Order: sequence, then C-alpha cells, then structure tokens
Amino acid sequence: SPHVAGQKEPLYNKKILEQLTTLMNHYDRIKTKGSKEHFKVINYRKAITSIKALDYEITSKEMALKVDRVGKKMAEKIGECVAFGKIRKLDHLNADKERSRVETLFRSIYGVGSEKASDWYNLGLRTLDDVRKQSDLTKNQIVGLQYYNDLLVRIPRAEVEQIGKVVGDAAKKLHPDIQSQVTGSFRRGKPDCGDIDIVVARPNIDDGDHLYQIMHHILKDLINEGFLVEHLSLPTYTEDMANKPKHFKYMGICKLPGEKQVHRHIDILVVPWIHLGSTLLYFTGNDICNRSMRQLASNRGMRLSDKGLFINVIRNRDRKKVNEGQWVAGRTEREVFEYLGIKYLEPYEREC
Ligand code: DCP
Ligand code: MG
Ligand code: MN
Repeated sequence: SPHVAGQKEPLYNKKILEQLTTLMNHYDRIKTKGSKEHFKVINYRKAITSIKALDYEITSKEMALKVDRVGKKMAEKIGECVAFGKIRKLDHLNADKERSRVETLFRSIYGVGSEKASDWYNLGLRTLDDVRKQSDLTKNQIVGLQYYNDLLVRIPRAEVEQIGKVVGDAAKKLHPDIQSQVTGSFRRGKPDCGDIDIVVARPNIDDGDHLYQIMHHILKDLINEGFLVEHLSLPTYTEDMANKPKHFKYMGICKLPGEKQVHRHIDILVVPWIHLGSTLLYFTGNDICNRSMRQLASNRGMRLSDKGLFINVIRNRDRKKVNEGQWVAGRTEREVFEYLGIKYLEPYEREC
C-alpha cells in the first residue's frame, strides 16, 4: 500500500496491522475486478486506516468491533491475533503457498500431471528424493527423475538442428529420398526448444508395412549408435497395417556423442505421404493454434486431425462423430488452409 509521506510508524496495534496488511496484500494479488477478493481488499484497507489512527491497543474482539469500519469478520480475525498471536487464516495461506511450490516442483518431472502432484503432496511427499522412493512410478516418471536436471534445460536451435540431422541421416541411409523435418517450436522459429519434434515421410509411400520398416530402421540405427538412450514409447507392429496408411510415433531420450552433451527429449513421427501436410500442421503447432483450427473446421462441418481434413462428418446430438467422414486434404499444409478457406500461415505466424 502507498506510504503516506510524513506518516509515522504506528505506535499501537503493530502486530494486528502487520497481519491484516499481509492478508490484504494476498487478496490484492489474487483479486479480479468485482470479485469477492476485490471487495475484501477494499474492506481491509478501510479497517487498516481506522486502526492506524487509534491511540490505544486493541485487546479483544469486542474492542475491535467498536472501531470505525471494522466489521464482524474483521473483528474476529483481530480477536485471533490478540488471543493467539496470529490470525489463523495466515497459516492456511502459508500452507497453500507451500502446496503450490511443491506441486509445481512435482509437475516439472516429465510424466507427472497436476493430479499425481497433488496426490503426492497429500501423502506428505515434499522433495524429489521423496518421490524417488515411491514404488509405483511409471516408466516416464522414472526416466523424468533420472534425467531431471538435463530435461529442464532448453535446447538451443543449433543443437536441435544437429539432432535433426542425425535422425535425417539415419533415415536417408535406408532410402535417399526419405524426407525428415524438424517441427514443433523449432519450426515456429523459437530461439530454444523444450524438445525435438521430427516428422519423417517417403514420397508416395503410405502403407503401414513400409512405414514401420522405416521407423524400425531409424530406431535400430540410432540405438546402435548410442544416440537414443531411453525409450518412453515404442511403436508396435500388427499384421493389419499392411496396405493401410498408418502413423508411427516414437518418444524417447537422446544425446549427441560427447562428454558434455545434455540428454534431450525427442519425438519422432513416421507418417504416410498423403498425411504429411496435416501431420506437419499438427506437429508444428502451437497447440492453441491447432485447437482453433480444429474448432474452425468443426464450425464449418468439417473435421481436422493429423490425418487430414474431412468433410461430411456426421455427428450426433452430443457432437460425437458417428462416422469418419470423407478425406479431402492433408497432402500439403497449403491444401488444408485452402480447403478451410483461410489465408496460409507461415510456421512462424502460428503463435496463437
Ligand atoms: N500438440 C498439440 N496438443 C498437445 C501437444 C502437442 O497440438 N497437447 C502439438 C502442437 C505442438 C506440437 O504438437 O506444437 C509439438 O508438441 P511439443 O509438446 O513438443 O510442443 P512445442 O514443440 O510447440 O514446444 P516445446 O518447445 O515446449 O517443445
Ligand atoms: Mg517440441
Ligand atoms: Mn514434442
């Protein structure tokens, strides 16, 4: 709160004023216009001003209630302060702060969401070492903890490019015409990235059998090289994939050769040539841009996914789709924009 020039430090009710000010500042931080917190801030400010003007100590709730602009609830809090030395609400405030700090820490582990973070807090866990002792960690969480410090470090563009080349080279060793592109935040032009997102496709190749072979070859090569060090999600092959367009996704941890290199999170997609455009669109993002393009498609009676743009999608009353619809675009990104009837956005323009 603004300090009035010339105003002296209060002689009386110092502790009460301190604690009420802490609460007021808390509500001030979390208030939105017209919210109940907003009005609390106003009430606290009024009460604080009145108490500052007093020339005696408040020693009970009843005394507080007689002070100008101090309401019943405020008087109760002042009562707690004089009786117990502390307004109880402040303890909750500190506990909430501690909870949010610890849950943020937990959520920074790869594979941990808000629900898990909150569960662990309720179980009394407070540190990464507490988490490490849990016996029911998932593979993602174990790897996330193992490489915790590395995975926190953003990846400079130059290194993303280098890693993209390692994967591209492995792919081209199988067939020189295989295309490999780095997408995600890198393609949107970000100076550094959270992970490396790579899309691989081969001209005119759509069938699952062939695409699985490409993925298998790339992974075998990069695992042998010691480049891929942990696998979080491996694509699996089933007999019915032959002759059908099929997408394969790998997620893992990689590291460039050399002592000083940092472990990085890498996502590799191998996709049918006819879906390359819609996959690039999806995997370039950002996620909000994807959401609004899908919404736009839906508003126009179409459906957009990484597999392409579909028309004649029949939805029931809950807007759940009844059929897949008819594929109309997705070979290239431009094709999707055109069919949606919107201006093409360059990757660096896709920050929504
Ligand atoms: N994506 C999405 N919805 C999600 C997750 C991802 O649409 N829930 C899409 C958009 C993302 C792209 O996949 O841009 C790649 O996902 P990343 O999580 O790798 O995100 P970015 O590459 O955009 O950012 P970062 O630098 O954090 O990796
Ligand atoms: Mg990314
Ligand atoms: Mn990614």
